[in-house]
Amino acid sequence: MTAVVMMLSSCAAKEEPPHDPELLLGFSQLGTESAWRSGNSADIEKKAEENGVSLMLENANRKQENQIAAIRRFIAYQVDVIAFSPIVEEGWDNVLLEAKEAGIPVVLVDRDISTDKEGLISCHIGADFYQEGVMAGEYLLRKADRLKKDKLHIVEITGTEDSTPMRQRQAGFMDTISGDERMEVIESVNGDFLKSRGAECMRYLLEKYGEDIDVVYSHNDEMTLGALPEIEKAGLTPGDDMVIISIDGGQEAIDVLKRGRINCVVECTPMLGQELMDTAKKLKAGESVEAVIHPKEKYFSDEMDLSGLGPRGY
Ligand code: GZL
Repeated sequence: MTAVVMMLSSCAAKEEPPHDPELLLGFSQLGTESAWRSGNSADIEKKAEENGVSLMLENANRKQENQIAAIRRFIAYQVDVIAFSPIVEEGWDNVLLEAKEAGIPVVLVDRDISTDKEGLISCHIGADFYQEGVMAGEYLLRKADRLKKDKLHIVEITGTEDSTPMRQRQAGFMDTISGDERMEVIESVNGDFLKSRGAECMRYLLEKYGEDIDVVYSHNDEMTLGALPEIEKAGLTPGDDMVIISIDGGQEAIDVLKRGRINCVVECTPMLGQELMDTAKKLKAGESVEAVIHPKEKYFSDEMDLSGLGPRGY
């Protein structure tokens, strides 16, 4: 009897679990310009490991030509799925037509592209940037009511020109405030999502408008964190002398919000890795996927008790 059990158990031991063919995913990340971007890359690497996905992650150092070259390498390598976060919306048709001809599905992570070609993209996983702008604008309308001011002079520090978050955060914000005659946008300047450029923009705006500035609307925390010291060097107190509105929701900005030097931070989560792995696996298996996946996002502001807010993770 023992021998039989031994044999059965040894047979059972030999049965391999069904081999899940490894998924090879090529991902072109646009750069390392912000805590948001670093958090996004880290999450994608973590989720690839957790999900048994072989990840080829290439960093494009904020150059579109580097992203296009990376996508071409992924095609040559015959990866199962290509994913990328396009630094700008235009200029992708040729390389994405090559991916389509190679039969490799493409997933957009974070940002979107602009194209009139059909069938280039299988899925876009990323924030509703327009809604982020709306949340920022709605906060300002409520803040204006509390301030009881009949005019607010607004300066805008925008993200990378022609990128999806820049275009849609601007559109959502402007559409939300445009009907309110208290709101006057006095200038928009391009900070390219960079901390150093955020500081430069704020220096320029302070030299030009000084204390006339009532509101700073900044498209990401990195630029906001660059701008704040410039406001203080001018003898003004951000969060009091000027309303400061920012987007991303990283730990550093939330800590400054809790100290009252930022008034509102709209969340834009970088944690898109699990949705990417789930989508890539479905595509490899020939299953249908949703065309657009928007993570749920919220905002944090000086209207709420933030003492219970946990670590942000980026
Ligand atoms: C938004 C993302 C933006 C972040 C910036 O999803 O594309 O790029 O808001 C980052 O911090 O540079």
